[in-house]
Amino acid sequence: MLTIYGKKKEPEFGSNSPFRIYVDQAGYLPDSRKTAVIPFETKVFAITDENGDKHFEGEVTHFGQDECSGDDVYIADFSAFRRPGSYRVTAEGKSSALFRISDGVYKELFFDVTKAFYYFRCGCDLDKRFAGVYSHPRCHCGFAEILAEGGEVNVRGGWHDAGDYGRYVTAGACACAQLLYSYKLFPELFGKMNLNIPESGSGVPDILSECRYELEWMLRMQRDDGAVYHKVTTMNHAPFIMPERDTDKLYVFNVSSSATADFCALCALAAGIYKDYDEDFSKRLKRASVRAFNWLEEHPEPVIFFNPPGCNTGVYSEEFDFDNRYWAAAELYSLTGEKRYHDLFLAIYGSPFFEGRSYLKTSLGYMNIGGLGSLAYIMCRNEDKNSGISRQLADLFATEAYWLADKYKKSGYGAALEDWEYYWGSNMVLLHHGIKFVLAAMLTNDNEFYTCAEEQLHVLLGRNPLGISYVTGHGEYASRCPHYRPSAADGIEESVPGLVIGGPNRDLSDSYAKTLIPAGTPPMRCYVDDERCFSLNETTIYWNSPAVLLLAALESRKKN
Ligand code: 9MR
Ligand code: ZN
Repeated sequence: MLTIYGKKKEPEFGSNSPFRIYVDQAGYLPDSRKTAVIPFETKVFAITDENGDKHFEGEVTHFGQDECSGDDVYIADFSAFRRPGSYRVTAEGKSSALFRISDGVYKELFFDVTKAFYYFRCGCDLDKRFAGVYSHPRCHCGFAEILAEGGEVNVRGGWHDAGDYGRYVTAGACACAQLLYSYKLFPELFGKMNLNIPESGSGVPDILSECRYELEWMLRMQRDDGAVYHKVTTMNHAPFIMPERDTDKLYVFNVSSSATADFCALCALAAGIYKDYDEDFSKRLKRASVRAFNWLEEHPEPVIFFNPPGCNTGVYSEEFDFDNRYWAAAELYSLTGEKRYHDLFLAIYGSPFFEGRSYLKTSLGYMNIGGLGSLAYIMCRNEDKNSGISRQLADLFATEAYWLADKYKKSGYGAALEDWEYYWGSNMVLLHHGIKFVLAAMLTNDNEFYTCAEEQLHVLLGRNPLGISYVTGHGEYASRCPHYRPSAADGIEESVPGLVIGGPNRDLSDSYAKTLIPAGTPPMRCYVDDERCFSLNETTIYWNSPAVLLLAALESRKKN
């Protein structure tokens, strides 16, 4: 049994971890590279089991100064030690958290980060059979007032975005698409996955049933003319109450071209996937996607979203939308093979917007989502192989991965991030880099990239300067006070497991973070496990979705 440290408590800056040696607290696959980071001087280290018996000894190497933490670090490499079991790394009388070496280290984690989407569901009862102690009655079922045009609309369903109860189209499309790509890339793995959700056993893979819950909501967010509303939220964020108690009036806010394009892309992607399971649903998705595309064609200039005065819920504003349109064109082309979509894709592909910003063709977040367009094109069966664009895009992903691998080697903790990348949601950046390593491995057949990908996961799960695992419920010393309203309001000590935490943010973008963390703190240390710190400790669907994709890649590889 693991002892869980750090009950809900008065937060302190710095590491509250009782451990001084930092490992991936979920563990390591037997044949993988395995290292612990030791931020104090030592020559040797040992691997001991729970009884303190020694199984392995080795010499550390002195890495030196790690830039993003300010630590002088030593690396304990125990890759040669492969015996399955539960262990700690020890040195100079100090120890790491308990971790496992096993083929199954990612199994429970993979399940939990995927199941997390069920807990984010809005508009339905979370039944005890599926939600256990986290069950609660339905929420946000009332009609929403349409702010611009007046009238009311039923936009029930979908996932709550994050620690707040808003539902935002661009964020949701990003998360849902990453789950759908997880399925598209690794269908066999998900075919076997039982998430214990109401739809389990229906013959449709559970991951697709979960995504359909979001898609059915999103289809309701489309206006009659094909445009898509940017978000549905209350006027202001609710206090820390359960979602069913958040009964403030709901509003559907203005349409935006980024929401319409993301919706267009997602529906086209989904139409291709659900065709095998439900032809009518697939047709509905395709029709909705084409209607969105028509609207985009009639509105070539960005229609940008801003919050109206008096509203403090999320904005997810984007100053340009060509990456969103690029993704939409790629998915519709992939679905239909029609020239109309290909032409737009080619036009944006070669447009000056992308000049000097080729990273936009590989980035995977809601803000810059072109990477999903590139992925769609690379995987597209209709692609005109003579154009060579697929190859160029694959090269872009590979080139970026080589560059990321260099960054990974320069980090004492093995994170492929530079100091400026520790902004709001830096753990998402870490996971996106992990995914890029996986894509590069698949595109180049260079297996070293899988090692780089796993190494990013190790940072997320505790091999970092605070020694904390940034996934709730995973690790002896993990984040336990997420800025996630149900977790603060449900009276249950442990948060829903498998929530990926935003993580270190050097910009300290909320007032509590500023009071708790001294200015000038090294980026990787800018984190406190405090539920008030929404810019450090929140959870979101699009921070969980890249974890699903990364873990799916690693899990499916293991089975081969
Ligand atoms: O994840 C978003 C982050 O990239 C932005 O910097 C930040 C400020 O605009 O907003 C974050 O998104 C939040 C959203 O606006 C509302 N729901 C919670 C999201 C995570 O904190
Ligand atoms: Zn709700």
